[in-house]
Amino acid sequence: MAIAGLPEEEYLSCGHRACAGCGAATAIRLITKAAGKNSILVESTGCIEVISTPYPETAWKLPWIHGAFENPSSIASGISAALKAKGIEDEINVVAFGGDGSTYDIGLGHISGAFERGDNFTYICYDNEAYMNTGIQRSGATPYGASTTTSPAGRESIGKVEWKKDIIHILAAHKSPYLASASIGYPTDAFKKIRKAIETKGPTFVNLFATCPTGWRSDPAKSIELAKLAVETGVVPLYEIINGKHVVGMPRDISKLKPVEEYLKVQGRYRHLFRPEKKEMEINFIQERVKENLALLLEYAETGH
Ligand SMILES: Cc1ncc(C[n+]2csc(CCOP(=O)(O)OP(=O)(O)O)c2C)c(N)n1
Ligand SMILES: [Mg+2]
Repeated sequence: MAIAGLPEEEYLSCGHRACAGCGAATAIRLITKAAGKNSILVESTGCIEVISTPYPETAWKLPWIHGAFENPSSIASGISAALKAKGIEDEINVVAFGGDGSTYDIGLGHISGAFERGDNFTYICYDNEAYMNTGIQRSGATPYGASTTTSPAGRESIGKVEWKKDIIHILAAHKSPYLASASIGYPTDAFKKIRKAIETKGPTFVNLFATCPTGWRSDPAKSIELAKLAVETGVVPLYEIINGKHVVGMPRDISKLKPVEEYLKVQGRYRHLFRPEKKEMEINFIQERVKENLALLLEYAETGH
């Protein structure tokens, strides 16, 4: 189905093997539409690589390189250097992407190196908040309270006990000229941010929030709705950091946030939080943290940080 207002050309062909309602597959459609035909894509190991290239088939209609789990950013650095040496770096977009496990954890050293060197490419994380391809293990992007196979909820355990890593600010500390948070629930916003990231010279980054019905135990038919709800509740605020300055897109009014409960209760990974003896404490805990995080972003934006 076409995505209203975006280019019709598709670069990930249908017939790939993603699960029903896979948010990452939608993320890739947005990334490739924004990159366009004069692009070279580099991808880490993860769901999207597995569903798109079962040997000898491929769903990619653009030049696409699969490296290892940890190194798409290093490969992108090399491609960018080669294009520069040939004098064609302004003609071809270099876009690296990986899942959250690759980006937040295993490949972070490589990404940090490329960003510190100021290499010219865009890195996009399709963030489905766990190592999904290998069986739903917790990553640095898995949120507090989510049950995964390596942070299982049980009689005593509430699932993952650590908060999600703040990858955007980690990379902001590298003085990247453009970083953004986006969600597949707002495709036009995501598309524009990816374009902006690609058009900005230097290492740029977009964290693209992408529903995973299999790992989150959510309704596949509601993937886009859920990705919207994440934003409306403030769990995933949409913002940019442009040359070091925060710009918050939405939500902008803490008093008008939808309750996080609405977002949590439709996902099996949070079901245990709704046990009567835990519910009030845990959900309030998450609610307060969401408000604090948004308040901080709004304060940065207001004070010119
Ligand atoms: C160095 C290394 N460690 C572990 C693996 C096994 N592995 C392959 S894909 C994957 C999970 C990927 O998770 P993520 O990056 O979040 O992408 P997703 O599967 O969620 O799309 C793991 C653990 C590997 N290929 N290489
Ligand atoms: Mg993942």
